Amino acid sequence: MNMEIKKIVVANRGEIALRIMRTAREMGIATVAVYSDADAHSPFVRFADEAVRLGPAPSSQSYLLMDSIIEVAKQTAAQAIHPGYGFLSENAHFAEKVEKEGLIFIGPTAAAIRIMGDKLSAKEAVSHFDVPLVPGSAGAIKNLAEAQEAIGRTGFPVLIKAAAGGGGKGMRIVERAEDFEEQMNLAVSEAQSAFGDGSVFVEKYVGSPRHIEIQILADSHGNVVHLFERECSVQRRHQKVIEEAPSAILSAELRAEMGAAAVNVARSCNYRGAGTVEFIFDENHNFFFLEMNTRLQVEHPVTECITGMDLVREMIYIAEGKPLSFSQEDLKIHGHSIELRVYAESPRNNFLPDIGTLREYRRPDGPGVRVDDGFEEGMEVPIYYDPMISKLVVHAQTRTAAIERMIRAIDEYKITGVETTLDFGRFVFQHPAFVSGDFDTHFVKNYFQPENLDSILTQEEEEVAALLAVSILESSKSSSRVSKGGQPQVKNATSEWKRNRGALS
Ligand code: MV4
Repeated sequence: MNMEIKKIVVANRGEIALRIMRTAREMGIATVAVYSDADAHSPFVRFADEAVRLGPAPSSQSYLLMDSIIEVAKQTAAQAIHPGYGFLSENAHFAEKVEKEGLIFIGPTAAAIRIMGDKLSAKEAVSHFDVPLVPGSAGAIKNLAEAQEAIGRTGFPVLIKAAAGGGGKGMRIVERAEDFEEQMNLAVSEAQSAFGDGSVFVEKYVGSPRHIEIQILADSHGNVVHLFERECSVQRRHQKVIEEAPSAILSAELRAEMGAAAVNVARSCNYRGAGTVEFIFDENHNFFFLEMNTRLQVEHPVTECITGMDLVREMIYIAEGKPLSFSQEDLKIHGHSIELRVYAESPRNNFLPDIGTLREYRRPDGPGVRVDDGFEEGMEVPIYYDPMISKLVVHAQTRTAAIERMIRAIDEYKITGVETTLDFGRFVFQHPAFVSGDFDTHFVKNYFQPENLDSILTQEEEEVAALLAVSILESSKSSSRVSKGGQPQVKNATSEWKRNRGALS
């Protein structure tokens, strides 16, 4: 099927709606926003060529209304719907409905979404391809005997997972054989009530993994490429906070192996569009397939930075039936990119959402800085949706330069009125474990305490502190050199103080 798309309905909100519309605009494609009452004055609504109200703020009465969104596409004579991430993006039923109405779903087929949406059918599909799987039960465990057979091969600890789960939902770690039966029964009833499907399976528990995912693109002509990895190990309770590309620890060989495995995962479900294959990576550098996310991901900008590709543009071309215009050999990694998700949350208070009004809001700028946001000064962060304010993304030649650039951009970012994860980000980017690249998915749990935030200072504060420290030192030697020093001496004092403060604290 070859069909030129002239108008797109963006079935999403906030930063991702705006990001999708920007690419559409560049491509000469008209955009239609759909919005809830909470978002009536949002930048994405103003940016769109047309905007249609869906309903009140709750998603169930707005962004999740499949028939209303399809109706908007028909009324505005749009050819296609882009679902973004979250909301209806991984809803096979919606993808199916859209296509039944003769519209284009800018995403995978309903069949691929279904296969990958069920973690067991995903494992079954990829098992016929060359993809490493975590040792465990082949399918759903229906009784204790089947579980014991699998555990005989894995040993303890094991992880019980819900087939309908994903993203960490419905998982239980079991350390000892005597706890297994009780935990399995709990897992089944939990899965039944949470997902309406009580199927569970067991896997060997990988204790301290890194989370490394591979971006893939597949067209409808059988061409599949990977766009390298994103390292997403810095997360809390399955909520990613920091992502980077490339990973600090992947060798070129492992990268090629994981890329090939991800391409196989895509082939196993006849994938089409942009997708992400998640792996866990253990201490011995073994990697295992976990799940596939059949959507554009929040963290896609870091991949765009290092590859120079526009993933939304590629998604649209693929949806139009065009073949990929490049091959695997054309793709190269350029420099290093890091993303910090800026949430309206309080890191000092267990990361509880801190919604309210953005009293001051000034974005960082300058070389290698990209801010994907959907808010402006004076706007309120609504309580109804994910409290992400923006994604702060930097790109530089090396990982070290990217970290330095990120700290500079965090210092430049001014948000008042709500608490944010900006200073938490500064803490991570200054932490030796992050800087060295030696960390895993337990980073936050292992290293972060709210008190840490009170001891980290901005660049400006460091300079003041340095000046003070030096002047105290100098005055105790009864010298007057400091007062004559001026700026250059401040810089020297700062680096001097930075070098010394480890010994002081
Ligand atoms: C695992 C695992 C260890 N062993 N599976 C969490 C999200 C979902 N995609 C699967 N997850 C995990 N599966 C086995 N066999 C550890 C996790 C996990 C995790 C994975 C990626 C990123 C963050 C994580 C945090 C906790 C647990």
